[in-house]
Amino acid sequence: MEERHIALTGNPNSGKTTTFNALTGANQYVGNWPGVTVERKEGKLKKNKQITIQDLPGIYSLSPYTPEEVVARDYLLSGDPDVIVNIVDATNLERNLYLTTQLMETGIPVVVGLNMMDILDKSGKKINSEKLAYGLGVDVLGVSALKNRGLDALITKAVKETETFPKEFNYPTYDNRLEAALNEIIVVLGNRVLERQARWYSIKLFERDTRVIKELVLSSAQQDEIEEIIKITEQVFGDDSESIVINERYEFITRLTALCSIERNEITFNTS
Ligand code: BGO
Repeated sequence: MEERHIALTGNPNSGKTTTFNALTGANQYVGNWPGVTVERKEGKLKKNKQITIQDLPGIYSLSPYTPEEVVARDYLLSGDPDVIVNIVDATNLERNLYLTTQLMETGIPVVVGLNMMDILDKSGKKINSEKLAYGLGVDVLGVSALKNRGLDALITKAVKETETFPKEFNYPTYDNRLEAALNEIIVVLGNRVLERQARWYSIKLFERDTRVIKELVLSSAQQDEIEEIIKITEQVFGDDSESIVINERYEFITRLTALCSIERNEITFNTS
């Protein structure tokens, strides 16, 4: 098997470190990301040294506001990772899925490890992981990092994703009016960005992300066209572009969690 690079991502406290330690054991190298004091941890899978796991800093978003977010997004867009393993705290599903929606836009295959399943089981709540996978459009596996349950299956699934690459990417879709604006931005970009990263760049440009604007070095005509698209959409929504995207993400997540979450009383009702 060729070497594979897995990017391990998740919110702070999602169980990422526990997962990383269980998977890599003593095969870890710790350093810093260049130019910042953010810790960089890399490790080889205990059971297969061909698989490198890059433990990215715990983050809530891929915006450019903290060094951790910048490090994570630069690495994800570097072309190095073959697949993203996204550790999601099942007891905090809505908040954790906010990052998931953004990871899916990077054009890298994503596999979700739905962690803390032992806690969820005890609480009586349930998440239908098949429905969650269906609604998201990526594979979701229930795991417990603390009890080292399900982690091997998660990695096997992630490696399998790298074998079917390149493929069509699923990503969350939003209100038609936002989708129209994003498609127009993609047309303006033409072949300036890779096809699989077009979704990412269109959203970031729509948000007026300063790092992306600098990185892409667009002509002033292109910049004007994009600004026009953004302004019109802001008028239509009556909101600023960054808030439009945030609200649309939350709407998507609310629909998704309604589809896949089952409270204890619903279960009792169904089985009585
Ligand atoms: C403490 N199940 C359970 N029950 N707990 C888990 C699981 C799981 O599947 N996965 C992780 N945890 P990190 P980040 C702690 O440290 O991996 C726990 O930030 C404590 N510490 O053990 O650090 C894990 O890297 C004292 O809990 O997350 C850890 O993503 C009392 O979730 C916490 C209780 O995991 C965060 C918990 C001194």
